[in-house]
Amino acid sequence: MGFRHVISILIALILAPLACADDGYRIVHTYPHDAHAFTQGLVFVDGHLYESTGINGQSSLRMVDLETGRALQEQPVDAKYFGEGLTAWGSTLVQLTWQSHVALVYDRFSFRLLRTFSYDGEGWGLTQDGKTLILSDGTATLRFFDPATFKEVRRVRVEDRGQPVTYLNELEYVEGQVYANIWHSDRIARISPRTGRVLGWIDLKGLLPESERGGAEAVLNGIAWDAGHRRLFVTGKWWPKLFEIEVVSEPARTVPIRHGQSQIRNPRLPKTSGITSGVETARIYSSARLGPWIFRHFRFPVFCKMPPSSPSLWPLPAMRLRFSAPTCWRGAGTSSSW
Ligand SMILES: [Ca+2]
Repeated sequence: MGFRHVISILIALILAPLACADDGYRIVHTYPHDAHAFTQGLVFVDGHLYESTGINGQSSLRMVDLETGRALQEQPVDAKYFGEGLTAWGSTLVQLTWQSHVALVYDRFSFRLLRTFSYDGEGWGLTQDGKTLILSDGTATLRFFDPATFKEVRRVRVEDRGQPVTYLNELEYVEGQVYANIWHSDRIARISPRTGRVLGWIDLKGLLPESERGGAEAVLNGIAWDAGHRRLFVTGKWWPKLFEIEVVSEPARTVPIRHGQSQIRNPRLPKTSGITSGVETARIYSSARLGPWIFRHFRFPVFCKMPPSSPSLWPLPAMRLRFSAPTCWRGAGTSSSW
């Protein structure tokens, strides 16, 4: 076996835990979108879609009719500003500017400019978690601001398996997670706002073909969540379409298991079998420890028959598994080799 062969095997083994697939998508509905809108912020609140557009002299705040893509209400932004992220806060809308260090606060209904805040660094994406405003600035850092004072409360560094995730752009807070467009990418990161850890990726490749994109800067950028009807909207800069999508978690896997023996600490397992078919067919030939019991040579269906100790989750102190092939564990938790 040649040296290069050994190296390639080693690389394959190192990459094996990274082989978990991104989530995919299904288009639920396609709507028209203003192909002249350089989308920088997208928000859905109280049945209305709001959008912030960028570029000096073309920036705006809009309330957009979902069905037609037309602006029902529009407020141009001073040409000295390059509009960026947008979020709703109470009866206001907060719009960032790119490099002016200024946030514009509008009355959500009249679009009257109420006040401005200043902040350090660049402004890219903006969302909120009900307590704080969350700002991206093109780096791997998410900053959290007090909405009343725009003072920074805290910050997290966004990492995926220990590596910083840069170019975080348009943001949306969705059921406890921060969704972030990655600039010049078709992928959305799902981020833990507490730790900054990337919990998963949504790959929107192919959503809008290159032939329908008006140039190199016509990238995916714009996520809005209709919390009332649990609808997820996405669009891009100068995109002629806006999509309602459903994230398809197939294969839905969150924790990579190494090829060979792995230990999952504090796994949180669905009550019913949440194991994807790919994992079910994986051969497990080691043991699992549940309290004083050790289960050997079991397969997942056996494991899933064990009585749940809580209505929704099966808390286990630790579980040791051995897979015959690189695979992934669907439940949450952390894994490590042992
Ligand atoms: Ca958004």
